[in-house]
Amino acid sequence: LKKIITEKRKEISKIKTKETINELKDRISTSDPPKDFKEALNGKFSIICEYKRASPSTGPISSKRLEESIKSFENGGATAISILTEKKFFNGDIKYLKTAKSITNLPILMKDFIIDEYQIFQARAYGASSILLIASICPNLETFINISKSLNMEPLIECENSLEIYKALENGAEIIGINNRNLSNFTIDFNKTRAFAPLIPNEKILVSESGVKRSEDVKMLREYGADAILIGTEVMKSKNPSDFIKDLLI
Ligand code: IGP
Repeated sequence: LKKIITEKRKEISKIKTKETINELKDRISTSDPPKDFKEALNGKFSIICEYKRASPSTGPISSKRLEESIKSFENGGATAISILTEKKFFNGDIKYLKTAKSITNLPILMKDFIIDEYQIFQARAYGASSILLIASICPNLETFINISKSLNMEPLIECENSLEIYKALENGAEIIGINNRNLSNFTIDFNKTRAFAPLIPNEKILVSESGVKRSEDVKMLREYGADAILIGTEVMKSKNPSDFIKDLLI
């Protein structure tokens, strides 16, 4: 995680000179309003499918084209699309957001390591409907949540412990993510969802992230109190993502 953040800092300082925050703001001012991410997740159990070509825990995952993957996620009944935009470790690209937006009406979540306000404007300018904020690495959760909301993107706040959950809720978080994967040793533990679900009020949305492989996992996470699951690796590896997603709800 430290390595990723160091690289991220370098990348951001470079990008900022190529495309200034004012240029991003200009583009935002003439763009369509984003899809309402919370509204999309509200009132039913949802599956968020993630376009992820590689990850530090797995290495290369799939080289499927973005267009093909998004279409199959949509056909399978995904409620929203998550896109890894981090380049170095996840083989992502900020440009994927733009392409995705041009081919789907589903809300798009920008999955990256957000440590600079610049990235929030970037997300919106490239077509995201939401962003991931990882509480443990976010320099100022309150400010970042407020900026995101002011751009009409309801952020997903990833929390690792009860303190982070309280802090996120205090600062107006509506969507809380519990990552079943431990970011330092990559192990999966669904008990994290079970343990933290009771801390999240009913009117908020709980997204259980990572490690889902089969319908039994979904059933269990749902019983623990998840309102949505976020699945990446397995749906990317699957030969027929559309059927795979449909089978998850059986
Ligand atoms: C997806 P999986 O195990 O289905 O591939 O997990 C998603 O939860 C995972 O990619 C993720 C992630 C993150 C990636 C969750 N939180 C933070 C990067 C940064």
